[in-house]
Amino acid sequence: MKKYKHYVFALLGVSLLLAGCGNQTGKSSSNGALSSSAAEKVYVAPGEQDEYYAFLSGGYSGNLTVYGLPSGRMFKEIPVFSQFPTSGYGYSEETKPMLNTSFGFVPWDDAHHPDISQTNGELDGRWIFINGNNTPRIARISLSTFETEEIIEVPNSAGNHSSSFITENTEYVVAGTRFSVPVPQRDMPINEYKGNFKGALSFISVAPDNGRLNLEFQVLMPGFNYDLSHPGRGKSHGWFFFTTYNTEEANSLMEVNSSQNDKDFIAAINWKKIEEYVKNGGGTKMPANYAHNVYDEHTHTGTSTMKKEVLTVDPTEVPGAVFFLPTPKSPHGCDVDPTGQYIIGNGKLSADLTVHSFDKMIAAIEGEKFDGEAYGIPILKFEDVLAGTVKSGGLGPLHTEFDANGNAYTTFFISSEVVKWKLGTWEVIDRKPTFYSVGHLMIPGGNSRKPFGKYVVAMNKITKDRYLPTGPEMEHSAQIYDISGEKMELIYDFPTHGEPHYAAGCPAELLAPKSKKIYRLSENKHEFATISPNDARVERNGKEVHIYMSTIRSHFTPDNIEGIKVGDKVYFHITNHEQDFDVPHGFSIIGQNTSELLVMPGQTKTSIWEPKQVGVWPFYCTDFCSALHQEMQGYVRVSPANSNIELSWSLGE
Ligand code: RUQ
Ligand code: CUA
Repeated sequence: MKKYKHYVFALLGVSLLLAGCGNQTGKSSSNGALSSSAAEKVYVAPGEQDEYYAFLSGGYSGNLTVYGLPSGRMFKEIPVFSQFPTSGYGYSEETKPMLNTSFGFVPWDDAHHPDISQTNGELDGRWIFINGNNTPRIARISLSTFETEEIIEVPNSAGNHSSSFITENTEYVVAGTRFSVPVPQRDMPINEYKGNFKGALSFISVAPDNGRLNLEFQVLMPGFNYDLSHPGRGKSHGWFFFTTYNTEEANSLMEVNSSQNDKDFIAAINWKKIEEYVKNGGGTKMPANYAHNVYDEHTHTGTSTMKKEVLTVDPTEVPGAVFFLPTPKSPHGCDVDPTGQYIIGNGKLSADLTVHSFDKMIAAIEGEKFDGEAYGIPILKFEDVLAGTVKSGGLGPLHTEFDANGNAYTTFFISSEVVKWKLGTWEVIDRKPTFYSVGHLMIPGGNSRKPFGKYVVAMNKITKDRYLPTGPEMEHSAQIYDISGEKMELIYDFPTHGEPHYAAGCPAELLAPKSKKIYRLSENKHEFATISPNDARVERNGKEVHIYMSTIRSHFTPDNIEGIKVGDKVYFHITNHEQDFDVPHGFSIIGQNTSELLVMPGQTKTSIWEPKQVGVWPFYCTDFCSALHQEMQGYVRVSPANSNIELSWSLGE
């Protein structure tokens, strides 16, 4: 039956292709990517499931989206740094603390680089991390609940871009600053930047049992821009590599002044050495102020704590820990191959790719063959560390990923293409256009020791004519290439949400079997939970009113409440008593200044309502939960501030 369906679909694909040929216009038509076999490759029949999960950063949406590969179907948007009315994240009392920062409540960010936790350099599917660029933060998301569990702010950082990449046993999630800033922040003239600003590279430990984050130390580097980073792996485990630009330390007209040097650097950081130095009492404690927000799965509640200190490390105090590898032309991406031998610097203003050799780097360090220093940090000789150059013929290389067969795939922004080349021989094997202006690309596991090299997803910055127009604003566009053969084959286009920068992917079987289905009501430790409907009640405490409410198809208990007054602050604490997979109930009330709540089975969430007008006001369930969903409603009677109507409520008996 399945074969037959594919056959029919294949025929359909051919006829579509034929019909399409005559009237297609624009650049894309000449490519003729759609073929019957391409259609079959991405077709996941109704009722069947995808082979891979793909997590695409949402960029300026601040969130993370979950897709299936190869279908390109979007499964979920996970709210991380942005308020999200769909679930009430950042609106409910329980989740507001997750968005607390030293700048107060910051309900948005620019999320760039997701990375899945690893054990021995292989994806282990416990957590996924992502960075907030704008108000520097790192988030940890559970891959069993697919919810944000923790957010830590990164002090002394700005434009937290060379983040969030993890070491091969998830010892650290690493965050580097894009903008150098005064450390500590202070009032000073901008034109005194040079020599005075610092670039903080932060090493945040991840507790192996529960994933808890702790900012262990910050390396205070010279005032360059730290653009991207990747961990060493295998033989280079223990090192971390960061691309830099603006080694000129310019502070205005950056597009000209920061491109003067022919070469910038890749900074190689031996974090094991620094870790040891710190363990032996090295480093300087500096006053700081940054938020650490943790969400507890059992209390269903987030808490925010302000941290007051950070340990900083001056790299010149730890000999042998930090080196600069000259790398041409303002490199952007910094990628390490699965063996850990090659470090690729994608010089965004060049045509060639520079590949450094880890072994050569170690030999050069041991031979102390330096080419001067920058702020006390030794600069290695370019020729001594160079493994090879990929003469690609493309323009504007940005990012590189790897398959399991010794091939690398690099995106070229300016020439809009993906180029496949061979590690070690540097020969170009294939190139395929992207539509248009590709940024990152992702191969599931392509950022680990064990890539699953079946598909590459290219994430494009410009969409133009790929979809039906939707006014001036178009969603960004991703493209899937089949890379199982020698040549890449473009097999699918799909729209994405926000601006995906990086992505991370893994085989479905790593996550699907352990994906949480419900929260156990018996394990609900929420302070305001209503565990039995008999406990449903309303309590007044001055002008604060707490409503302990439970929900089950299709009833709110209590459903009618009287004795609320204008000027009260009403807390609806709603516990969902369902213990069935995929049966949320929603809650919303007229005039509420937040969003609805979507409460998962066994969970408690709280919404605040401040009634401003006398009347009888309805509330209702926002999720179509049963045939009697439209009956899932209630009323609140709101009386004048000075009335003496007693609190009363109906338990629906
Ligand atoms: S970026 S398109 Cu990772 Cu933010 Cu390169
Ligand atoms: Cu509960 Cu609709």
